[in-house]
Amino acid sequence: MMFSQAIVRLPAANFADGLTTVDLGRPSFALVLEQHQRYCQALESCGLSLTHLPADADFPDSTFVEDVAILTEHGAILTRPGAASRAGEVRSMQATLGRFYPELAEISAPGTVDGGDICEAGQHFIIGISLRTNHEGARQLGNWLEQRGYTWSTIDVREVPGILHLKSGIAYLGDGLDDNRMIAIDALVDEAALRPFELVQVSPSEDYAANCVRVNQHVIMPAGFPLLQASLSALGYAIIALDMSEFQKMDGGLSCLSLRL
Ligand code: CIR
Repeated sequence: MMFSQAIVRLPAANFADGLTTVDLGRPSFALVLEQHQRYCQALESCGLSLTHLPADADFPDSTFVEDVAILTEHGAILTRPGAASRAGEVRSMQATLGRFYPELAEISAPGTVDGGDICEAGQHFIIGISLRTNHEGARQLGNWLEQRGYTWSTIDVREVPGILHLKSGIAYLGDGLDDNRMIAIDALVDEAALRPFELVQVSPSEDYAANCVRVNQHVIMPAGFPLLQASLSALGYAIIALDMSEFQKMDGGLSCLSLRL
């Protein structure tokens, strides 16, 4: 799948007041902005045109735009985020996505879905059941996907330590055609839903690096994870490595900073 556009949102000054489960210190706002800017430049260097949304201090986690919508080649659906403090992020994204999609579906109560739990892999989607995405949300999303010709499966990550979302632990590297690779952390490699894929395993010391994004001819990955970087380079991927330290402090990964279409 080739991407031509991405939607990003500038981090708000109160970014550090967002949700986190890790104890890595408080992010430096100056560094957050710098890392976000480099991330945007990386997407542009992969050929994408960006839609920049303004910072929204009502929602400190709102820079993690991936969580509020699922975009496919056959339409888009707004999620219903599992964290109460993030529920209101959906409305402003609705207005933005309305410019790209004539119709927008939506997950409804009692379903919850965070986009970080949804891994697109060509014509198949893997849905993570997590503290943010529940079975009802997965069912609604699965029905919507089936109506568009996609198949889906689930992985329950609730008992996997250190995993906020499914995509904290896996990333689809493929192009949906002749390349069917998936990055996966050790704790997930035996999942039945991953059997169809050729796995690139992440060493446990580099778990955070599992959240990569393939954007056209490049794989964007977090900097500072030499083992995974070497594995991906050896497989022939062109890598862009970005410092993500300040986003990591808030449980955020590379994929969650953009919606790609
Ligand atoms: C949250 O807990 O919701 C944010 N602090 C981080 C969300 C990261 N999103 C993602 O990995 N898709």
